[in-house]
Amino acid sequence: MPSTPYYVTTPIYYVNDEPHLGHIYTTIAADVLARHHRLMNEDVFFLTGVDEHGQKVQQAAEAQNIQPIELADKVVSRYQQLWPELAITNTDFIRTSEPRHHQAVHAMWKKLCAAGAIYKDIYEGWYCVPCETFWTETQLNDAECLEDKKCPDCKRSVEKVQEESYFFRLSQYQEPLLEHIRNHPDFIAPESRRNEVLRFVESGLRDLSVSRTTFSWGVPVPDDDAHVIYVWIDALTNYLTVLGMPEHDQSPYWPADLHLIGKDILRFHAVYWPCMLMAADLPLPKRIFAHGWWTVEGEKMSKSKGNALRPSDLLAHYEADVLRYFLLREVPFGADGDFSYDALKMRYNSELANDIGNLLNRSLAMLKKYRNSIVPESQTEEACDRALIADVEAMQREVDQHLSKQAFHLAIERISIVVRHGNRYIEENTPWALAKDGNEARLNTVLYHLVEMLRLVAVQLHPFMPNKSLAMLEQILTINPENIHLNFHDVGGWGKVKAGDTCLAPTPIFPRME
Ligand code: ME8
Repeated sequence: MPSTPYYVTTPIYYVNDEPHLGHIYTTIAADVLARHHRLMNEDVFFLTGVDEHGQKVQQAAEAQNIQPIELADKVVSRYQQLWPELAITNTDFIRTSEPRHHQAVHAMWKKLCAAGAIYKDIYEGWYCVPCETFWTETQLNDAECLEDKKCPDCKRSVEKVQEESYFFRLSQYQEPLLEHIRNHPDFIAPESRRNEVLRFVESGLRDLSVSRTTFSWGVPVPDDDAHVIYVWIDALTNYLTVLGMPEHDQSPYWPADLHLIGKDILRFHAVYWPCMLMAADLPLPKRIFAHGWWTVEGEKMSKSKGNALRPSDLLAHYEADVLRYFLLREVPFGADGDFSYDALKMRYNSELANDIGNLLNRSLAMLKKYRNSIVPESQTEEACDRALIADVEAMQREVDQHLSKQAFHLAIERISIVVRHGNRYIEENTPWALAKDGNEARLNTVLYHLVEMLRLVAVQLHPFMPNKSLAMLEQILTINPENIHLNFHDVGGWGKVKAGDTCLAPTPIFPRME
């Protein structure tokens, strides 16, 4: 039976600059979901890639005296090297300069034209190159940005633009979009962002300029190559390109289950994109989640301050799994957060080294000491054993519920509850005293429950820390975990560890960070 498709996307990142913390954040989050859905045996399509076109990239290339495509090639190789280092398991990597993407953008444009949603006029207004956003005079005025000629969003300089342009009849989709958002409470998350979009749409949508004539780095308008297609129309279409749409009307992966984005690009995804899709008569994505922004040691990351955290520097000091864990544990997804080395060290030492690491070491050390690392048979269960099993089973259900809402920090916290329960279980059952008193039956049961609980904790941690999870499973199962078919059906239930299975002596997986 074909398995359920699950399609998750990240934004495609501009190639004007090197990857930074913000880029790895979204991609790690998407990877955790992709891995979790693979554990559920679903047919996962996980897309990331790069946005190569637009004035911003053209200007960045000019500043380096190279062609935009050369700049793109350079930055793309950074991403392609980075993703495996962070254990990212994307299915496809889209570059918007690829022929398949040009074709998809042309097909999209033609669909919009056929629907009567495109017309030609003169655009007169302002443009923010860093955001690749059009602003009207009134919008600048309302945001008190007209006098300084600043972008209401990023506060950098805007430039005056007057040129012939194609327009998309965005205004026509105001009511259908409002209706869709109101009827689909889960379409935009978190709630505060949904309200923000509702207010924006209710205040009135104006038609959108969707082509430029004053630079050339982009997809030309079909049959009118004095115009390049607005970079956001081009970029958003990437989510269809990889599925062979919109040339083909459908794909098992469309509509996407989830577009993960940062809060700064919400309007493009939650307003322009659904309206384009409605005009093209295509289904809308099921959900758009806008996460918050990171500051670094209390300061906004910026090129001019030179404090943008580079993933390669982070990876020189911390393992990928530790970064993945910290970024998703530290801050509720959707809220803004601050990255600090002290916070990372504190969380690592208390939650990974102390709680999980200790539990694994203590348990496997006792198994070695008392049973020569061979898993004993569980005997009569007592209330505390049943409580541990019930907690593990609740963890499995609740992690899934939290992840279906992109509440990564709650999912991790739910796993931590079981870990703390496990440490308490040791304190309460005092295996060393059972051994001393010769209470072999009870000792067998306690050791069995510890090993099985640890195994299921490792399975639940897998999407977050794939390497650490495999290292845990290797110690628990002594078989090459690469050979295990990691899905909840095969490895998820309580009782899969059997009496007679052999574990390894513990090797610390989370040594303390000094
Ligand atoms: O916007 N903290 O690309 P981009 C968290 N090409 N996230 C951050 C961040 C920070 N400090 N800084 C940036 C684009 N981001 C477009 C997308 S999609 C069809 C086209 C996030 O490279 C930001 O919120 O400027 C955005 O989601 C992502 O990085 C890509 O930014």
